[in-house]
Amino acid sequence: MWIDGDFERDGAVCVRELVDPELLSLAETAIDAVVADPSPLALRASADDDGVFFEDFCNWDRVPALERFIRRCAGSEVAADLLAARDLRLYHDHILVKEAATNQRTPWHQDQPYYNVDGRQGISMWLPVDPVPRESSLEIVPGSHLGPWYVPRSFLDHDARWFPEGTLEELPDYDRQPPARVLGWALEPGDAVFFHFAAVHGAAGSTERRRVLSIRYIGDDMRFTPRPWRTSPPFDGLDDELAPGAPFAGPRFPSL
Ligand SMILES: O=C(O)CCC(=O)C(=O)O
Repeated sequence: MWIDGDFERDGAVCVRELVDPELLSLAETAIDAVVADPSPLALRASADDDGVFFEDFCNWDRVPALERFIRRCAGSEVAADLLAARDLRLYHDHILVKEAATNQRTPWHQDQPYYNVDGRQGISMWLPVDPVPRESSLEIVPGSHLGPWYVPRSFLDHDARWFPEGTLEELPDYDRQPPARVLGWALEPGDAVFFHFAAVHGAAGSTERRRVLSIRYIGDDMRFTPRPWRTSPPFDGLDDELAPGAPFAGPRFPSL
């Protein structure tokens, strides 16, 4: 395994040969199991093209291959190192499948404003199980993890559902005026991109099938921040388990 990039400076790095073929086939089994039997949180968007963008969240405790993968994958060690975290927990898993000929972009966004977490030690591992050419790979605006937070909007209708209009800055219109620098890597199965929860990122459509497992990790400075709206993903009932400002603990967020 080797790391390409500077996480502190850019908010994202590429880790080559993180996962060996045996573990990768466990990730593939996990993704396929979720696609075949999605949870109630699953979303399936098809725009005006032949493709489909499928997403699902929080399946590790019902799909044994997914839990086995998360517990065995060295991604948790890489994440703890990059965040300088003493304790690292699973926040959630997210599966993102773009079927062949899916033209729709994943819009530019930051993840953390959609979540119920405050703190700096949040990182995602974006691990494709199919080869991903540079043009349909994840793209990151380097340095954007340092802030500010931009207003999160729903991908389809661009509603500001999470923070009231005017309370956060608008994301620059990167579709019209692309960022001065964009980071992205062509990936082979076994490679992964690690990126900060506050990093602005997006992805183009995909001509080939592109199955991705994204594991969201949190370090010890992350605190539960209940929101007055439904977060993405939602954690129903968590208000009864954790006090506002509490560190994440308990079986929903296993220590890795
Ligand atoms: O896979 C994609 O198209 C986008 C991924 C993404 O937005 C994420 O993992 O947070």
